[in-house]
Amino acid sequence: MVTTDNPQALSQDFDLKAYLQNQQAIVEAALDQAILVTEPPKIYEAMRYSLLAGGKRLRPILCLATCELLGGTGAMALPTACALEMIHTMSLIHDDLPAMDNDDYRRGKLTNHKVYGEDIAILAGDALLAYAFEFIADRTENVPPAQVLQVIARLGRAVGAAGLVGGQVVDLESEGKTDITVEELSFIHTHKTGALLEVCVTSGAILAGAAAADLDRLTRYAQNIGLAFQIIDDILDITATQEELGKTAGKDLQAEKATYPKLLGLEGSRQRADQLVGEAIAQLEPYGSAAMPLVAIAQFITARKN
Ligand code: GRG
Repeated sequence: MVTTDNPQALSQDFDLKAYLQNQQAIVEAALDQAILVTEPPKIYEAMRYSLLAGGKRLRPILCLATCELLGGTGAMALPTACALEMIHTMSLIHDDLPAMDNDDYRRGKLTNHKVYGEDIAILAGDALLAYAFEFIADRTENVPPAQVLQVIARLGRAVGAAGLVGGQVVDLESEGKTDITVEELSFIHTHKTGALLEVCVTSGAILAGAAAADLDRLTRYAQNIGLAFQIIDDILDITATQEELGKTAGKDLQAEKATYPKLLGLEGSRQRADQLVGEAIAQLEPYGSAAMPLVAIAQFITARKN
């Protein structure tokens, strides 16, 4: 139902903590069932080690919430939601490798390569990436095949050279450079982090059979929260502790990475993130109270501590 209620105001009555806990429990149970240990056990154990290591599960929750907003069911989106978390986990495993960010901790635990070795960590990432696509194709029910195909195509685009991989390449190239512009930084963020967050929202919408106007609106919502998410990530790298983050703090400064705080300062970066979240929430205005989960998730992005 479309109402003209102000979603920003309505979200104050929404219990985000309870909502997130409930959705996280659904996602955790589905992920636990999605990959079982079989032969050869080492690779399945390595996949499960990182996939079930916690994390906020923001990406699957965004997918479920968007599908439900547009009248779909959680069950229709759950396989895609799990696949999104598999791909996100894969990107974290590869990002932590010595050839990339070289990190020892992730989600409060030793990184995958520290436990299983670099060779197995690379393969665990590869296996999660491949299985994510198989999982959507095999497990999605009660959704027209053309919509499932569209989700698979968009997901492929979001993780490849036009998305995550492209953003990561420019990010690696920017290390140590002192003349990175806001535009270049925005390219890195929108590809490395934003592309996956965007497809979390758009895939949920497509599975629910979204009309073009809804898809446009929700894409703008997703692009704004995606950039805000990475700006807050840059801020937390400076202001939060290793215990809070579950990974090494201060890595961006150490690697001489281009970040928003470097270009805009901490306060300027916070203001930019707040502005983006405001713009994201404005896109949800036509949905009224039905959009409360997406409004609250957008607000959570700037309020989060890890
Ligand atoms: C996709 C083939 C392929 C390769 C990946 C390594 C790489 C190429 C890209 C790096 C992508 C990356 C790790 C971006 C950072 C995104 C980010 C801010 C992660 C932290 O997300 P949270 O805070 O983490 O949601 P949790 O642990 O809560 O899930």
